[in-house]
Amino acid sequence: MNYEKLMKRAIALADQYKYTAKPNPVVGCIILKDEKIVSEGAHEEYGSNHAEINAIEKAKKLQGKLFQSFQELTMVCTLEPCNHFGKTGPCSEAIISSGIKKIIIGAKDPNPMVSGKGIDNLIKNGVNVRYGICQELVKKQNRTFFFKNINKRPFITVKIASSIDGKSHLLDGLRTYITCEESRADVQNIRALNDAILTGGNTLINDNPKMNARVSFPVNQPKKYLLSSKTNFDFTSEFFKNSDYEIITETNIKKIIDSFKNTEINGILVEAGPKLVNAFLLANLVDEVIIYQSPNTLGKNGVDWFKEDNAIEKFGFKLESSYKIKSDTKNIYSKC
Ligand code: AOF
Ligand code: ZN
Repeated sequence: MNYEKLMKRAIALADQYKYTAKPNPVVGCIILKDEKIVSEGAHEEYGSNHAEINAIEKAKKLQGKLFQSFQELTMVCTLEPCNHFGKTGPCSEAIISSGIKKIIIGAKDPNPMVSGKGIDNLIKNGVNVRYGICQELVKKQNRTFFFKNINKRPFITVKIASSIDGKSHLLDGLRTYITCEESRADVQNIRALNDAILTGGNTLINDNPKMNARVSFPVNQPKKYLLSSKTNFDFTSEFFKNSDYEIITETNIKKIIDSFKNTEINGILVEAGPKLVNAFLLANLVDEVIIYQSPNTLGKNGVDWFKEDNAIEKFGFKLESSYKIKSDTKNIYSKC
């Protein structure tokens, strides 16, 4: 049996729900009778049925037609079935009571509430368990979920729009669009993938940004965080509309990020000016940097993103990918 091929199919199925399952992981599940697919399921929406439950429910409707007993069936699931009562009941129990006797799992769940416990429960109840199939792909697909559970802090992406001469904005503080419309549309997708957007008071005052994900598909909107010791903002600004926001008056960045430890925020996008971006980099709290670079110059009236040349490399990043968006270049840097 080619379980790798089936696992890749389950991974692709899970991926369809990456904007609506978050901050939960995406999970895909396939139920087989011999080599034939009986049913498929995914975790489609945060708070709703887990993938295994959706696949089992569909299979139940086909009992007597495609198969006689659940004991004849094999389950292929991208993530270890849970063993806890969260917003839904434990999947391991649902699998055991369905009668399924064999399960192929991609990766172990890194969530300490679940990790290993689902597998143990299945084995204890006589289910034949195999795991580790395509686990790197499952981890990659749920990058921020794995990162947060392992490192006890969210995965932090910094997004920068820069002129070719390395400037962020003009000294007069007025809003300047540096990059093209297509680059700005691309940013919306990155916002949609994150659980939180974090910005600073100066960006709020200068740019009046909305900071929500304006995309044409359903998405769990990221929560918005404003880092500022001031609290007397113009609350009619765009930032305070559209979705959930919070003002953080704490100034120690390490403490701020530490406060996310027990939240469900796995991925944070920092969209701020040079001061806050450099503070995050200096605190060694950035995992990925995305730079949209336009061919335009801002000249001597522009404010530099960084004090030094090759600052991103000096902060310990390497170029991961680079491609054109119309006249701009999008460079993605990851930690060396
Ligand atoms: C599974 N199958 O499809 C998913 C799992 O709050 P709940 O009840 O939705 O539980 C969320 C946790 O369950 C999540 O943090 C992760 O550990 C696991 N996700 N487990 O068996 C699924 N999405
Ligand atoms: Zn579950």
